[in-house]
Amino acid sequence: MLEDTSFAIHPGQNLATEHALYQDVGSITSIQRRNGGVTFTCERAYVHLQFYRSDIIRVVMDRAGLPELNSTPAVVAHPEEVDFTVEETEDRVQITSDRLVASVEKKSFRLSVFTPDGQELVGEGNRGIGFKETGEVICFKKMEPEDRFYGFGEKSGFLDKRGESLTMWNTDVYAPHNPETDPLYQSIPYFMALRNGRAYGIYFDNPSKTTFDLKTEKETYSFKGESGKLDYYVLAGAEPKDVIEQYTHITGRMPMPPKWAIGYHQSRYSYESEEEVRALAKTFKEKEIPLDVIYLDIHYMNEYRVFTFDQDRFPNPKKLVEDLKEDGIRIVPIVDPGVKKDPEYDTYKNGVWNDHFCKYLEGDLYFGDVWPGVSAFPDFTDGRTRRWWGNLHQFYTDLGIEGIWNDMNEPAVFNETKTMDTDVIHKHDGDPKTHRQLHNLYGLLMGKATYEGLERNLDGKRPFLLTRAGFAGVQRYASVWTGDNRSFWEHLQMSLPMCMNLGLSGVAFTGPDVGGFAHDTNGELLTRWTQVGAFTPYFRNHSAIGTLYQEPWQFGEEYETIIKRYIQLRYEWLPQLYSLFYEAHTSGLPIMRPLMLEYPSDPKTYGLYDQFMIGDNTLVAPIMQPEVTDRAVYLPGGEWVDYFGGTVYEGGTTHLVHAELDTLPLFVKRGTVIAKRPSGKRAKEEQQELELHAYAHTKGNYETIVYDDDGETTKYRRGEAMKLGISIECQEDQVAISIKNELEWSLPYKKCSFVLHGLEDHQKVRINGEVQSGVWTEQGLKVDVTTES
Ligand code: MIG
Repeated sequence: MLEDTSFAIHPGQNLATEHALYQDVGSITSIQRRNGGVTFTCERAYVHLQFYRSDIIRVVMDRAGLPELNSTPAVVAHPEEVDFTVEETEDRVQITSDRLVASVEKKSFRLSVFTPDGQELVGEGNRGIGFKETGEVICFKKMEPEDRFYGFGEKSGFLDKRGESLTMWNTDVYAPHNPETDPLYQSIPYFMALRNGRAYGIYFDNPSKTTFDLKTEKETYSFKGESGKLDYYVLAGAEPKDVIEQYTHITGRMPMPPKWAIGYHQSRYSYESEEEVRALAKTFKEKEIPLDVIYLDIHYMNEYRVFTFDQDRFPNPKKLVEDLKEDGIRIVPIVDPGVKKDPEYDTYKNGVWNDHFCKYLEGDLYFGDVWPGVSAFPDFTDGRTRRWWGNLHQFYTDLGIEGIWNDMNEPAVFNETKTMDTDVIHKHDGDPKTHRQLHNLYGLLMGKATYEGLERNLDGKRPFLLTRAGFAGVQRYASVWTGDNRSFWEHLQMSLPMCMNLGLSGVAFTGPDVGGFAHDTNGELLTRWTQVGAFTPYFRNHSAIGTLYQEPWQFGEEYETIIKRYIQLRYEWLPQLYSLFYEAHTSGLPIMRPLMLEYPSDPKTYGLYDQFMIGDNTLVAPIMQPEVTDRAVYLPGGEWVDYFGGTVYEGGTTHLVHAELDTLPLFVKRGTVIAKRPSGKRAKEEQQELELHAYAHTKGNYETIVYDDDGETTKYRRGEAMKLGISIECQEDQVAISIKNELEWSLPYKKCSFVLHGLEDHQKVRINGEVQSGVWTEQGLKVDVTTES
């Protein structure tokens, strides 16, 4: 292809001059209060500012008339009533709520946004809003030298995206991902900017090809859409965590996953037969390596027809699913959107007959080549088709299947453009638009159709969905894995900032293919990768056809033992992780966090991409190079305990830490608490024991919530859940813990204890006011507690 040759750097490309081709909306001629906001009539367009909340303001531009206030399916929030004032001076209009001040310059409609105490968040660019006759829209903003940029969904490269230009156009990229591979499978036209500890966010609600340009000009950045509206939300922060809360208020938060979805998963393209799957499950069982899911990749189907099983390879899927479930293992099959063109195949026949597939405006079906050969593609923009597709999943749920894996839903097509023709028309619930205008919604809406279909068929059980493609709001339906990585150390390194930026973009439930998908892994890489995987929210080992098999035991006992240990560690930490999933469900905050999210005032954290936090008190600094057993670890403010060795490290500085192959550098902050199970075995009894590990300190307070519920039904939505409010107050002479069940639900544990690490001799332990004696164990003082429910 030409773009892969030197033709791509043909002389005569100039980004900066391209910006000059936009027309400006012109100066404001009148203003009017309307729809919970203010409409500005400008010389060449209309711009409407609308409050969604007092800390979220939306900006919509339309050239033709008063902007319509409809949104893409990414947006689930409704505008709230907000008290605001409008003041007009000769050259500006100022709109004030209790959380932000929006200031509009009249001469050329430029918008800046301030905190109530007058600190600038969003600054005006050297230009404002522009458009081209071709339908492109653009918006310019000021970029200060110290501004950092995070988010943008699924992107390769480092954590901070300043100096880059990022494009949103869902794309299947099998070619090795490198730091400039862009775009990838997910499009989340959103970012968070950080300036000296203060943050704001921009969400650009446009599903066509959009580009965020943080490189072409020194003091200005821009975001533009190839078609559609200029429609963006300013999220007024002013802390990074506030921005995520605001962004996920607009685009939604993840439901609680079933517990089995956050255990260890094993996959391969493909486990090709029932015997192979049974043998695999048996090996896990014999070796006592905990496992929750086995995936079925495309070979399970009859010639790649979705909603079928190959009779020879999988003669009795129902029995297979049943038997495996008995051992606590679920089957998750892959479902691609392409439906094989075959008039005797029901899904195809009924889809055509009932007009569910994408067509050209003139009425011809669109066909593209994918695994099944010539295929038609459901039009997920139509609610009627989403329902049809969702209901088809009864085929799987009748077999006892509770989770689905969506792949190729960019949609990927084997052709030059890698996707559907852009002039295909989508029904879009009565507002037809071309694929060019809606491309980035395809994966999201396939996810919506699938998740809701599963929900309807699962009778109160929580579904699990894994997806490759998506758009803003994908977190409401699916977990996201980062696509076709390779078994390269560099790809292990790259997976950290990738997942952290997804997390900052509202997608908490994310992880890469552990061990690497393409290319051959090896024992050392798989071991180091599994150590990281034990702490990434989504934890699946997956590898490609033709590569070495990479199940935990494939590289000999030395590696197997360590890999097993870390998979068990995952299970020990499940109560902590599950509580963090609950936080993601309620506030949108990611589980896997860059340090800047917890320490936004510490500039040392701004670029840190090779270590991460789990929640607000655990720090993971993996080794990600071959034959390396030492690394620099930056520990932010506070004191940190080495989880395995017990050494206490001073924060606010960098330490050289030693870690042989069997050790993941892992640190817990002193003065805080984590919730665990006593062992990583999967037996029922183990799950009925809760251990709360307090890392004693001599000063400071900490509060947290330990959450639990039945782990598989939707009853938690009605309050059938446990919320243990735990607070710990450390002083010179005592550690005072209070623990309180905040809901009525009775505790699901037979036993609950506190383990106090690093207690000083002279420190007493109080729990809910009473001095405790406890028993000294290897780990520290152990106190059994009974909590009132
Ligand atoms: O590129 O279904 O990213 O995880 O194993 C082939 C086969 C299509 C791509 C997915 C990969 C999956 C593979 N699929």
